[in-house]
Order: sequence, then C-alpha cells, then structure tokens
Amino acid sequence: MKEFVISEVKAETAILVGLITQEQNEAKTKEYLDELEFLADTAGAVTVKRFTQKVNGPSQTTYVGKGKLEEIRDFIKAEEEAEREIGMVIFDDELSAKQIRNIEAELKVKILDRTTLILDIFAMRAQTANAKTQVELAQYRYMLPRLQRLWTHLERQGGGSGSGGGKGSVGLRGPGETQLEMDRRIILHRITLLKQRLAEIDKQKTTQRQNRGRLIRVALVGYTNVGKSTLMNLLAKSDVFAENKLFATLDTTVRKMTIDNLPFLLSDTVGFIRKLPTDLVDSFKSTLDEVREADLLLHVVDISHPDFEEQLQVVEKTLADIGAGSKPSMIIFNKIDAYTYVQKDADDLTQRTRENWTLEEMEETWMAKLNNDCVFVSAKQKTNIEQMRKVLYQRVRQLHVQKYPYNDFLYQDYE
Ligand SMILES: Nc1nc2c(ncn2[C@@H]2O[C@H](COP(=O)(O)OP(=O)(O)OP(=O)(O)O)[C@@H](O)[C@H]2O)c(=O)[nH]1
Ligand SMILES: [Mg+2]
Repeated sequence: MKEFVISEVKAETAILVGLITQEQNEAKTKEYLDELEFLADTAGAVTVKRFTQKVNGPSQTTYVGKGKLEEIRDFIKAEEEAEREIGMVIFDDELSAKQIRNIEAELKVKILDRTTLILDIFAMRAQTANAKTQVELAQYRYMLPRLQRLWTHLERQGGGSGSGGGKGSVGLRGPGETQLEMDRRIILHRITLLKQRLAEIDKQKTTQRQNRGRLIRVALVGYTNVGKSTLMNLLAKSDVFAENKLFATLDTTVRKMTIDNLPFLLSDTVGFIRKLPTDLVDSFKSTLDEVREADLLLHVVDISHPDFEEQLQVVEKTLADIGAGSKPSMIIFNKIDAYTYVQKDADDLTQRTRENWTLEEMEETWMAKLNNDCVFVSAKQKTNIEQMRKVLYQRVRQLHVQKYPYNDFLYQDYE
C-alpha cells in the first residue's frame, strides 16, 4: 500500500506533463500548467521542466504516448547524471492505477497527478479536526479504487479465466494479494470511521448554525487566491490567514458584523479550482454547508488574472454542483489595482480584443452583462470599499425584510 500513500512534498524538483487536445488547445494547456506549477509551488516543489504532447486523448496505459514517455525518461536520466535529481513527475489529469503503475515502471520516480497534489496541499493546510477528517476521507476515497484495480488486475493475470472470474488466481493467491485485500479492508474500515466522525461534527455544526439566530448569512465564495480572506479581514476586522499561495483557507470562519446598525453573519470559506477532485467536494460537505445555507453569496473574482472569465465559470459550475447555484449572489471584482491590458499603437487598425480593454471598458462590459449587480474593488489598496459596504447593506437589508417581514424594526436607512 506504500506507493499509494499521498506523499509529502518537500523542496523537491518537479517535471510537469500536460496534453494538448481538440478540447484543450496549446494556450489552454499552458494556462493549466501555469496553475499546476502554482500548485506545485504551494506544496513546496520547484518546477524545472514541462512536457506537452499533442494527442487525440490520453493513452489508457501511459497517459502520454510511448515516445514522449521515453523522452521524459531520458531527460530524468540526463539530469541525474548531472547530479540534479528529479523528485517527481506531476500529470495535469487524474491517473488510473494502471497508468500510475506503467509510468512509474518507466520513469522510476514519484508520480503525482493534479488530484494527489491538491489533496496533498489540503492535508498540509488542514488545521481543525473537521478539515483534517475531511481531507483524510477524501484521500482514502481517492486511493481505494486505485487499490482495487491493482488487485483485480493481479487476480485476472493469475487466473487467466477471463473477466470477473474472480476465483482462478492460482499462484497469485500469495501474500501479495492478501496484503492488498487487507489494505483494502483497513481503508474501508477507516472510511467508515471517518464518516462517523464527520457525521458527529456535522451534527454539532448544524446545532451551532441553528443557534446563530435570525441573522442573514452572507458567504464569500470564489476561485482560490482571489482575495476572499483579505476582504473578510477588511470587512469584518478579523485576522484570517491570507497569502499568495493556493488554498490558504480550508476552514470556514464566521464573523458577526454590522454595517450601520444592520447585523449579519459573514463567512469566509475554501476556494474552488479547475478539475477539483469530486472526492474532495463530497468529503467537504460540512464545510460547504456554510455556502449551501447562506442567504447571499459574494462571489469574489480576481479581475487581474488572465483567466478570470474561466475561473468565474468554474465557480458557478461548482456552486451548481453542490446545490447552491440559484442563490441570490453578487459579484465582487477584486484586485483592480493589479489589472493590466495591452495598449495598441495608434496606427494599429486590427480589431481590438479583450486584452486591449482598459479597466473602464472591462467594468462597463460586466456592469451591462450583470445588470449593475457587481462592484469593482481593491482589497489591498482599499479602493471602493465604502461603495461595496453600501451595496452589501442594501442587499442584506432586502433579504432580511423578505425573510423576517415582522422583524424590520431593527434598523433605519443607511444614509
Ligand atoms: N494586488 C492585489 N492583491 C490582492 C488583493 N486582495 C488580495 N490580494 C492578494 O491575493 C493573495 C490571496 O489573498 P487571499 O485573501 O488569501 O485569497 P483567498 O481567496 O482567501 O485565497 P484561498 O483562501 O487560498 O483560496 C494575497 O497575497 C493577497 O495579499 C488586491 O485587491 N490587489
Ligand atoms: Mg482564503
């Protein structure tokens, strides 16, 4: 079971591997690998080289083609000869047990995929018992089918009696198989235990939430590293950990805050990412309940990121997946201070594209698209924060009056 344990990534070197396909062109693959490199960096690994390959789809046996795999192997060998050891090879998509096994046999270094890397970072970041339990459950869930496939694979090889034969693993029914079967049982048992523990935590959290009384609940959501925690700190005067790494926040923080004399609850929670492992989403149920039960979502977007439109879509899709897609929401475009665009020469008459838009044009476009239901701020430079507070006040007030029509005596107008 050793090779399946999510390994701790220290300051090691990494090679990244991604595919260029019909659905994912060269530019997209570059963006994905940029993000993968950021993930690797967050986990403490330094990327030294990238390999990409144009294919119709991933190879079922080795993800990349045979030739490409040899190219990677030769590179690793050359590096080793120059006394620069490669710590790991990270693949941008989820790998099957079979792929991991074949690739490992060829490259003879640690193999990770995007999912194991994300799980590794989550394990590193988890602080509370709740987060730790959720991450561990996600890791075992990810491990289990990979273990199972390895096991059935061995069984079939030994038996030679076709698929699903099951019984005929003569000569292979040795300690190897027993070990795997035992590992499988241990993991299953552990999963049951973790689920029980989470159910217990879940009950406590539900009670906690019920005790919060009749306050409107607002949740900050968004892609990872967009500035949710920074905004939370600014608005609720809290001191949530924020840094320029991915998944700085795993645990939900809830603060009671007031704008003028209107009280409500603001929560900061885990960020989303492309290709977020489904096991993780399932395991993080109790953390995501905060989002599911919110009355209003503040969707924070990093407008300075070259892929912010795709990030926005990924978040909306993830929200829909967890059953929070139709909630009242509002978009906060953050990091306007870091927004950049490509200026065109006066004599350049080619069509202007999105890269050439000024911040004002970007704002106008999105205001029109979202029916003015958005604000543009910089949490870092504290730009437009007062305007954001005003809009927030109006939205929360409106929701409160809707939800508790007889309880409107608490506040006057903001002005
Ligand atoms: N330039 C600029 N940077 C910002 C702004 N707001 C936040 N940041 C930086 O962006 C990085 C991420 O901020 P966080 O608040 O940790 O982001 P988050 O969305 O909570 O991220 P996770 O919890 O990791 O998902 C930090 O380095 C912040 O200093 C802003 O308005 N402008
Ligand atoms: Mg955060």
